[in-house]
Amino acid sequence: MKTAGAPWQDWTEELLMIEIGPADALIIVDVQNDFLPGGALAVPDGGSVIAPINALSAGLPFGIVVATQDWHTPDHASFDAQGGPWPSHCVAGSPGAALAASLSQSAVAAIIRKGRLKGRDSYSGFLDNDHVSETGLSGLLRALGIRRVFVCGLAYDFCVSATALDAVDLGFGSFVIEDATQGIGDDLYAIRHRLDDGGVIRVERASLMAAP
Ligand code: VGL
Ligand code: ZN
Repeated sequence: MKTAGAPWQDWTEELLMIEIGPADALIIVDVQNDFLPGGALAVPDGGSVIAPINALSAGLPFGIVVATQDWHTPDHASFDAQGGPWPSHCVAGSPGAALAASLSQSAVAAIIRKGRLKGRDSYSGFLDNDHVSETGLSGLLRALGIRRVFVCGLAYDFCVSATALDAVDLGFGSFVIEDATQGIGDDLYAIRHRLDDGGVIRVERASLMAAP
């Protein structure tokens, strides 16, 4: 028994510890040049996620590390020229669609490309926004025996939260690593509310540790 500190501090630390092992997946969402400073749809301070994500993928024994890429046609329906909400971004094969050069891919075993069809967008790494068409990610994770997913990357309020919420619906334990993601908008309160409501658990990197 520890003698220093208030008793509740010890409880809190223990409750927050999560052991990462072979049934856990790290999902790195859309860490692509167009979402980084200077990119076509830059997320404010988006580059700050890269070092924490590199530390996570190198330091913890995830069963699999997956990266997603937004991967649009040049005339994609989500672009403002087509009446959509976004400037042109992440056009398939373009430099803006490439994963950030400083993102370590050493541990990345699979890349899932989403939003590939002109008429249909996909914020989530699992399902298109029509919530019918699958990307194949859930099948991949199930085939590997994955039971929990830990989601990080860009952007917190769109593709990261959509991925984490779909993971709950698909039967995975779902976590967002809050200090390894950044949002486009500044209403962090609203995102957290949606995630909490949807059964996603918000954690910080410090709560994650290697299973013994
Ligand atoms: C994203 C808007 C449009 C994202 C993708 O990765 O969060 N946001 N396409
Ligand atoms: Zn997009």
